[in-house]
Amino acid sequence: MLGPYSQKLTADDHRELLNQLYLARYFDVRLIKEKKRGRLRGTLYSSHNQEAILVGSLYGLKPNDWISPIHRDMPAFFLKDFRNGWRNPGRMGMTIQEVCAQVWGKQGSPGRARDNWSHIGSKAKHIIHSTSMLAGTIPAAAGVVYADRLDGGDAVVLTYNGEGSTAQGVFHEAVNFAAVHRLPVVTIIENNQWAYGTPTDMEYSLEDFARRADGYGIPGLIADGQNVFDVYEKVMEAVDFARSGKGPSIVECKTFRAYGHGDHDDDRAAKYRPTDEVAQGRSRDPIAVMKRLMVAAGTMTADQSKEHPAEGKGAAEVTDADFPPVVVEYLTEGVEFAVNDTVPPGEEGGMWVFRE
Ligand SMILES: Cc1ncc(C[n+]2csc(CCOP(=O)(O)OP(=O)(O)O)c2C)c(N)n1
Ligand SMILES: [Mg+2]
Repeated sequence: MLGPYSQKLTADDHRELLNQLYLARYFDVRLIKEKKRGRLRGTLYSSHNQEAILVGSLYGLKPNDWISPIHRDMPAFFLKDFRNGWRNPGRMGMTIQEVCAQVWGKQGSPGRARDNWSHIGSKAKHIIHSTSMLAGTIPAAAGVVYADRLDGGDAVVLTYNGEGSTAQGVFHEAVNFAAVHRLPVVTIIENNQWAYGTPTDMEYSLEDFARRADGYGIPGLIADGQNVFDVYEKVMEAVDFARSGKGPSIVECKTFRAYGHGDHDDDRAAKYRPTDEVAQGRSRDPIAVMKRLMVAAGTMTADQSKEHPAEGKGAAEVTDADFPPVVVEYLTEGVEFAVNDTVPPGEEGGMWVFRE
């Protein structure tokens, strides 16, 4: 049963959501392949199996809304305002060229080669610069929408946090501040069951991280993080609540981290996590779940659902033929731009360090 927000999504929306899921997955596996091939260096943090959280949460935002992503949300930088045209330079999200140049550490990246991952942002595109200090996404986000409200705006901010980050003192301080001031801050908790090598039962004494909301007197919603419609539904509920001036919410999205913390953690991951737990956690691939829902809704036939079988496959097994050509073509434009881009001149090393 679809909720009231998801019921309004059209067949075109369903196809767009599925393509976005494919694109987020392809981003992940293609980068792993590029690294294995020796065309890319640096650590990668996989969002494999967690794509429905990014796609579903971003889909209903207004262009002017803000986001505050972290290490596991790299596709969010280009998926923001994606509905306004994947290649539309005016849309309120980063281009695929910018994001790939960032991953490759090239001149065309927002960070001009200072880092290869999520330490980027764009004031113009309403993307808050990501910070490595876990839960540091939330106070920055609260400040941004506080200022926006004072200026008469109605923007909402989505902050993304792993469940491990909720143990930080600043998580409490910032959510409490947002609650007291009724700020339009939607705090998404990507509960992927692991924070580096720490399982959830060593992080928190309750089952549902959404219950943290009770302590602040705000709504705490739970979404099936493998189901893009359910994420969309719960986030839209929280977004409308926030936009109408009622204040913040927490949306816990239940999911499972498919691989190690980063690709440097790959082999060890197999040892500290029971293999049956990992197999179980990966068994509800968000692409497969979406296809089943589309067949049930009549927006895809059973035969069509067998096309592009990327679901359930890791980077080593999957090929480009497992993805829709529109997805492969789009990301390839970003990858080729980044590979051919230059590195900044060495003199830039001290740039942005001291006031010019
Ligand atoms: C304040 C702080 N402590 C520790 C770290 C190191 N660190 C980076 S990611 C991470 C695990 C985060 O787990 P979680 O919040 O569940 O997110 P996930 O990686 O599972 O998506 C840790 C401990 C950090 N970046 N900041
Ligand atoms: Mg986690």
